[in-house]
Amino acid sequence: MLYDMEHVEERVILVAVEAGGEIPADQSLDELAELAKTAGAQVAGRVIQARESVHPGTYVGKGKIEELKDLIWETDATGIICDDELTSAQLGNLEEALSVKIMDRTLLILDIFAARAVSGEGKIQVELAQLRYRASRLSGLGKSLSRLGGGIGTRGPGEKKLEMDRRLIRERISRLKRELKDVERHRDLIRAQRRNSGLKVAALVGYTSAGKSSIENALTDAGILEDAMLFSTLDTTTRSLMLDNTQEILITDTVGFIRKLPHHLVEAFKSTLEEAKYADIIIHVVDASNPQMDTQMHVVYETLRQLGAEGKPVVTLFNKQDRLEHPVNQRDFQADYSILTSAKTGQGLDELKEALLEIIRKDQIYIERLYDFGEAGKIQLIRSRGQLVSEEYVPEGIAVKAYVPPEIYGRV
Ligand SMILES: Nc1nc2c(ncn2[C@@H]2O[C@H](COP(=O)(O)OP(=O)(O)OP(=O)(O)O)[C@@H](O)[C@H]2O)c(=O)[nH]1
Ligand SMILES: [Mg+2]
Repeated sequence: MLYDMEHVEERVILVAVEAGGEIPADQSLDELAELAKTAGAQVAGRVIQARESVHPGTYVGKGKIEELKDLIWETDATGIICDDELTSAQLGNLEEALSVKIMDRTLLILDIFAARAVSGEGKIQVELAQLRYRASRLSGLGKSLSRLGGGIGTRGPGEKKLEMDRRLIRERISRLKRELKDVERHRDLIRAQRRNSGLKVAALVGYTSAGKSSIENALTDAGILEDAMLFSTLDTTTRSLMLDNTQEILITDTVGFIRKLPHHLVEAFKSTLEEAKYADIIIHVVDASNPQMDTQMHVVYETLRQLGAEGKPVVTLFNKQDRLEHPVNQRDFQADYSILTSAKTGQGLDELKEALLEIIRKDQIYIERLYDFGEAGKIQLIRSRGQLVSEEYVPEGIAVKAYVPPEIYGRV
């Protein structure tokens, strides 16, 4: 059966447990509300319970469930979204108690990813993550997902309806895993080619909606979709950029990070997320106009650690400066460079190029040499693999000042 996804109007109540975590539940729900909006749902209310930890059976305690029931009745809500990933038991119990659709943060994020997946690779990764999430929750999910016959949680990549049968899910998962292996092999090949070209790669990383795609577009006219919605980019786009007259670099834009990124997604998207791990330089894009900036930066560094992408030179961009009423001199003490930028006005982009040049030069060797006129081939090599600072024809030959990478030093 096919459903018209656009016309399923979901009105949801957001639910969180305030257990003294890294950020207040209220702020976490602000973000959950953004996610709900992105997934096409309307937020009808919020409920926060302060308790030491999440209730193992029902996420919130008995009293809160009664409160939720009333609120659902008053607002005519069609579902609730809990701010943490629910277990199969919690899902089933809440469904039993509340008789509306029960969703969680993970389901929501998976759903948004499903709607955004364009490339073959993205679709495989999202479907794999979705099926793994479902496979472990079939008993709890069953009723909830059939209740509305569509909407959040029923979307597959390319608006395909997901199969619910356990055996089919298992078969599909192993098939998708095989397909993903092929994709990963292909990606490895491309990375190897890149390495051989000798060009350095800088990966744009950052919290979702920080402006990664906008920065890449402003630098390279890449024409990537920029959108106020969360997770507008799922696929990686790599473009080359001339940092000055001679030095070229590759810039890669990729999927954004978020708090509590579902682990099924991290696993499925490993090869995409790992762009950061294989990059030579990290460009960390921060939305400097966001009140949650500090938490977001922390999440980004945590995610980089999980991906094994630490220990690289980092350039942090405090982006969206044009939105700040009172600009302050922001600094990221974990980064090698901090730059105030705006993808909108172009502020700081020259400074960014300068910083990238400096980083690349750090591992290069500076040479000043006089070549015979017959050695033009060597100068050509410097031009393509290093940075030719100056080249001057003098009576004795060609005087060259240049930075060269260690690999070609011996040859020139
Ligand atoms: N005012 C202003 N808006 C910006 C700036 N940079 C990005 N934006 C806006 O912020 C929103 C998100 O930008 P994107 O470039 O899509 O952000 P992203 O980091 O690629 O986001 P995801 O791909 O969703 O992770 C868009 O609406 C952009 O127009 C900036 O410097 N100033
Ligand atoms: Mg993007």
